[in-house]
Amino acid sequence: MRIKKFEARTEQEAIEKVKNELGLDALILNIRKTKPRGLFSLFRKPMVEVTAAYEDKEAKQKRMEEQQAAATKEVMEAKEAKLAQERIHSLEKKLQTQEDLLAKLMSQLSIAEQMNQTYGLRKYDNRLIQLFYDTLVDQGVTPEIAEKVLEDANSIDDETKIDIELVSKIVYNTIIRILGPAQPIEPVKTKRTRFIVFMGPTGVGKTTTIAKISSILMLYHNLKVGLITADTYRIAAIEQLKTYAEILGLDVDVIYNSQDLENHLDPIIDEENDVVLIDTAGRSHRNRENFKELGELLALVPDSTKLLCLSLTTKYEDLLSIANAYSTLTDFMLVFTKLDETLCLGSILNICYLTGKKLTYITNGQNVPDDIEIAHPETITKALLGIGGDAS
Ligand SMILES: Nc1nc2c(ncn2[C@@H]2O[C@H](COP(=O)(O)OP(=O)(O)O)[C@@H](O)[C@H]2O)c(=O)[nH]1
Ligand SMILES: [Mg+2]
Repeated sequence: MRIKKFEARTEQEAIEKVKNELGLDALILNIRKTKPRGLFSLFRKPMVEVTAAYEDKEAKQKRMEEQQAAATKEVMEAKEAKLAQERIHSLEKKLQTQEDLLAKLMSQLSIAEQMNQTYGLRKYDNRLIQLFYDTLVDQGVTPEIAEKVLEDANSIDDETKIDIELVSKIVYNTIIRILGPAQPIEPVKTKRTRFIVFMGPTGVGKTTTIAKISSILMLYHNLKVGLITADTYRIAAIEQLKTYAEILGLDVDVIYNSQDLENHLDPIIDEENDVVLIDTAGRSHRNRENFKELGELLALVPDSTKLLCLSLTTKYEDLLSIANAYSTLTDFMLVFTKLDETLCLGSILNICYLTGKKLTYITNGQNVPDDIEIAHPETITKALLGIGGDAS
């Protein structure tokens, strides 16, 4: 700060001078009247003296830079603090999940112990592996497949097996590996029209699943969706898909035979659809003639993705024979339906293990489009091991 005095005849004039010379930031410290002194003072008018404080340019520049630096530092510090807090929070959350997981396992262990004492069904010496075995079999995993799943975990030496976390991780990872990553329809535009054919027994939920998927692709991902139905055995089946299509503002191409399909394919590609979903009639895999027809139809659709829909309410042996029958026709991926009607997910693991097919979706109710999920292996594995929780 520097100080300078200004003299003028009036107060206003003096302040004007301050403003002109030092600018508006100057600070008025004092205003006083000065009496003229000396010989001729009597004849002079009194003057006004204004004392003003001001900052010189360099100091001002420096102060502004300092202020700016301080502000920047504050922002950076706040950011860092927030980041650190977030890190701690996520770490805490992770630890909590692991602790929850272990706590759940421990409580299950003691329940399982008590039960085994009663029934004497002990298969493994190790308590934890026995618990996993029981849980998997309880979920409908076949005893043979449950044993296979636990092979790796059971093969580590006894001392290491005490490590609950390690054993759980091995089992968890084995199941994740068997299920493989889910391969749903990629919700992006591609250059070529993609064809997805839905196959499977009557009543498993093919048409409903098509309605769910087409709604999601259209409404959430802005894709252009085409629909074809080859399910012409039942008038009601055509009407059902048409009803959904109407709601979505889509047309349904109805095809009655292979020739029909050929006629419909080119126009539907020309319409620049991103994805075309094809509904088929539920075929009995035991009716050979009927089944052959489906094979012919599939052969006509250029490199399509085939999805075999299987209901989780169907018993495992039937699911396996259906999957085997369809695999004589074509390669496919799996949709499991009606999860909401059963507590057992074992069939998913059984079928994935025995067929090596990839998972896509799981449906869990009749509501279109909400009751469908991507078949994330993590979620399925947690449910299979009875450690539930969310999929994160
Ligand atoms: N509970 C339950 N019912 C479903 C599910 N998906 C479809 N459905 C019902 O199963 C019945 C047959 O479905 P539909 O789509 O016509 O089977 P499609 O013959 O394979 O085409 C209908 O009543 C659907 O509402 C599901 O995930 N859970
Ligand atoms: Mg149908």
